[in-house]
Amino acid sequence: MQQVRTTCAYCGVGCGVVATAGAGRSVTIAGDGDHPANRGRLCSKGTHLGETVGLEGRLLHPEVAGKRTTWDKAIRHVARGFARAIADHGPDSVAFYVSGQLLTEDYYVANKLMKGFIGSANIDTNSRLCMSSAVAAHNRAFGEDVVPCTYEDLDEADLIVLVGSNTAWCHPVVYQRIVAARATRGTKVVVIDPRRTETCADADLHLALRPGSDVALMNGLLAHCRKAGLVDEVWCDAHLSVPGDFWAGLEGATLPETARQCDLAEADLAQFYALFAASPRSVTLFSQGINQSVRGTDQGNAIINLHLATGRIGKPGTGPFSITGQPNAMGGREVGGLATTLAAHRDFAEVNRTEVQRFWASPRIAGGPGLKAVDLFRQMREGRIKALWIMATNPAVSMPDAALVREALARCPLVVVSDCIAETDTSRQAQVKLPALAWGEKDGTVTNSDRTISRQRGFLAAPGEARPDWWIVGEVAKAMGWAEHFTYDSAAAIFREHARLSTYRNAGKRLFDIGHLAAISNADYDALEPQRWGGRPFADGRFPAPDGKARLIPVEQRVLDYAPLERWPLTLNTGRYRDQWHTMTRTGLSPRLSQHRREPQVDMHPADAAALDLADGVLARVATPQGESVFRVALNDGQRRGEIFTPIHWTDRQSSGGRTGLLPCGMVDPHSGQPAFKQTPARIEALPIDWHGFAVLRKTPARIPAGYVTRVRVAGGWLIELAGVRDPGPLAETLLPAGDRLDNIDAARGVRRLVLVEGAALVGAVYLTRSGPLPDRDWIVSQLLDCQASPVELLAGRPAKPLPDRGAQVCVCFDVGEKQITAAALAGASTLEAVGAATCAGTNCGSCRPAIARLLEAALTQQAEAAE
Ligand SMILES: Nc1nc2c(c(=O)[nH]1)N[C@H]1C(S)=C(S)[C@@H](COP(=O)(O)OP(=O)(O)OC[C@H]3O[C@@H](n4cnc5c(=O)[nH]c(N)nc54)[C@H](O)[C@@H]3O)O[C@H]1N2
Ligand SMILES: Nc1nc2c(c(=O)[nH]1)N[C@H]1C(S)=C(S)[C@@H](COP(=O)(O)OP(=O)(O)OC[C@H]3O[C@@H](n4cnc5c(=O)[nH]c(N)nc54)[C@H](O)[C@@H]3O)O[C@H]1N2
Ligand code: SF4
Ligand SMILES: [Mo]
Repeated sequence: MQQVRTTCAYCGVGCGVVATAGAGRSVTIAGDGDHPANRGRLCSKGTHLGETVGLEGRLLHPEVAGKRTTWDKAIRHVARGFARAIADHGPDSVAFYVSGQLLTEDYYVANKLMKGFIGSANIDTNSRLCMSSAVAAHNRAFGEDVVPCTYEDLDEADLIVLVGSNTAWCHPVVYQRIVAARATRGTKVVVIDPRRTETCADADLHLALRPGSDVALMNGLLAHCRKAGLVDEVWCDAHLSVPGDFWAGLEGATLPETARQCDLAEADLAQFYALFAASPRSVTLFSQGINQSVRGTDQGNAIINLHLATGRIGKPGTGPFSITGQPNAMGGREVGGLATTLAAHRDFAEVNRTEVQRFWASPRIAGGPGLKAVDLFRQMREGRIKALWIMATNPAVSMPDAALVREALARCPLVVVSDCIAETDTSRQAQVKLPALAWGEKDGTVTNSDRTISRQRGFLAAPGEARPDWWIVGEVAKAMGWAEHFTYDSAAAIFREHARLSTYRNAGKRLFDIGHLAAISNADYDALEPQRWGGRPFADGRFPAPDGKARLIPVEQRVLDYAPLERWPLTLNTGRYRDQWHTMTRTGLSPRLSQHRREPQVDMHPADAAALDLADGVLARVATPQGESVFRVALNDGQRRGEIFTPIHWTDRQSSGGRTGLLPCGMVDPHSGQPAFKQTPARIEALPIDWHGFAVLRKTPARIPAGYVTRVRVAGGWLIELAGVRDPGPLAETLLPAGDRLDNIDAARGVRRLVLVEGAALVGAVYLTRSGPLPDRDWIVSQLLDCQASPVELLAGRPAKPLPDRGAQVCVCFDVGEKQITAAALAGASTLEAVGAATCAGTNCGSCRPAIARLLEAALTQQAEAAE
């Protein structure tokens, strides 16, 4: 068995992974102790990558119009379709919509084909939904899209401010690094997020600000810094370009006024200001709470202003740190895969167009920026886009106002999808499906949040006819007549060209320059060690703008754009769960990762729920002007009053409800075009249901005739939640194959139970009730793989001898429940380490450590109160 060093498939932390492939695509995963991003650590998602590399549900052959075809025919079909649209309607009538989950080499080839050969800039990426506000803010302030920080800055800072980032769940290994710094050197941590997330478990201060008031907060802090003498005027004069009215614009940002705008206590705000003032080494790490807003770019610049004016940039332990979401969001930016950049950190200025066209030796070059994602789909719905190629993203789920996106796809005469998965909500609307290699099979490079380029290496054989994305794009380019420009025989060849372009006529104008890799041999590329480009940017106080200076950008807190309208009294915030990745095409395959949250929930404050007569655990309909979907109510006093939160992950594949994508409006930031996913006016009401229940099945039918259905993977099969109105009818029978079924009907109590056992193995069990209690799901699930129960026990839904209730699962790696952790704490385990020693919880990947810390604190408080 061969060990291969590669990079995790998921988030922008970019952890190094050591994968060992065994028989039948079995894979053992370990953290790479030599990778600078993680030094051997992995979170729950990385740890369980091995559960997601099976071939179930994979797209293995090209398809045109729902029928399997050869690569040759599929390529010609796509090439002809695009060529015809371009001939009839011009280059701007076609588009690519790509993704931060492509490798740099894939991205490079797609960008070159669209901008240099088709001659349009209509290639945009899901990074538009993710990082584009940060990109715009960097460009405005520095003159180039450069993230000045590295992970080592987190080790060396005295203060880390986490703004709009649920780091504990979304960048868990970075979070563990922050927690370690706090433990070993007393680094202070401040979290700025309207919700109290698990990231707050290790914070010294949490500011639950009013959503969308970050500009006021940062401006208030900057005004305070200036008053406190922290703005070095000499340094500012030398290195910054400061608009004349900049400081005057901050005059109103007093402590009371800022507290009022942010809806925070003055004392808390003052504590934050004091911490910041006292910590010259401070990093402000920001993510989607900042980017995904109608003022995302201004919010990014408010943070950057603060660091520029206080000189906290370019030095160890300092800087504004935009942390990236996807594994190769940064690589995409380096290539220039956004519709608003040309290539290699160049914009569309005449000189750049000329030089890039010369470099590519291309017949044409895009004249200016292309359509940004939201505009692209709007234009498509108006019938103006005639051919679209989607690669490695699922816009029918992840775009705002997803219903509009589905209409747009339906109106587009040619939709091509390259994906690893056969059936996604998006590919269902495609005429052409092209099978791409997946993680573990493909080869290339990715760049993580701190500019470190790492190799992703294949260690599994390519299944079926799946091919690398760069190969697929290259073949289409050849079929369109540009063969000599797309003759790459390997990812390494593309990487060399990309590196050459980064250095071509650069002469220090752009920091992104990896010219030293332009002649890398295939062998050296294969052995490439993780390496960071850019060194320590801005250490000499020079910025990549023509005058060498950075810019302070005046930004004003605009009043919230909408009043809480009578019909939409709530604000909907959306985001991520710890153990799911986006639209669940991969994490959804893992039974272990599916345990943390088995259903899409709507988190709301208990007082809001009480006012609306909503109890914990009921189903509710969340509606916005764009659409509505159903979620399970979860009471959570970490929510602010008036604000609800839903997860982005569920799709039509897994659920009839939980479709968050239908809800957000298509409002975007005016500079970046990034959608405002975090704040949508909404309302919520109970979903009337007459019965509910669940099924545990070895196999799931494709269609389940119930009003509400959610299915998740469990070990050995599926757990399906069900609910509906009137009578379930023959639902139970349709879920179980015919056979020796055991039946229990209690019409008076409205209970229906049906169990099928074959030999000694459980095939499936269905439990429905009008209002009564339901069996313990985990116990029934545990019988799927190893059926110890008798048919009578199964029908009763519990073992004759009752089992201890372990509570909801907290630790995925060792399957430890809430109640076990609380019990350990009450029995004297008063630290995370002691709980780990007693239960194993939290001792592997560590993703659950914030959750354990919270339970520990609750148990210790309970104990202290009991003692009083
Ligand atoms: N488990 C998991 N990890 C992931 C992903 C995943 O799908 N699952 N996806 C990856 C990707 S692509 C991305 S982009 C990142 C995203 O990583 P994050 O940005 O950390 O995640 P989100 O949950 O989208 O949102 C972050 C926080 O912003 C807060 N917020 C909302 N409005 C405001 C506001 O007005 N001001 C402030 N200050 N905060 C606000 C939300 O309450 C939320 O807690 O995660 C990456 N990592
Ligand atoms: N409401 C709301 N919506 C959001 C967000 C939010 O916070 N709130 N966040 C936004 C953000 S930040 C992001 S990044 C997006 C993410 O949204 P998407 O990009 O739509 O989500 P994924 O599920 O990651 O889609 C990736 C697709 O690519 C496929 N795939 C994986 N690897 C490969 C490969 O190597 N090649 C090919 N061809 N295909 C591959 C997968 O099977 C999957 O179908 O969602 C955005 N949408
Ligand atoms: S933090 Fe987790 S998901 Fe992100 S790269 Fe590391 S192991 Fe993968
Ligand atoms: Mo993202």
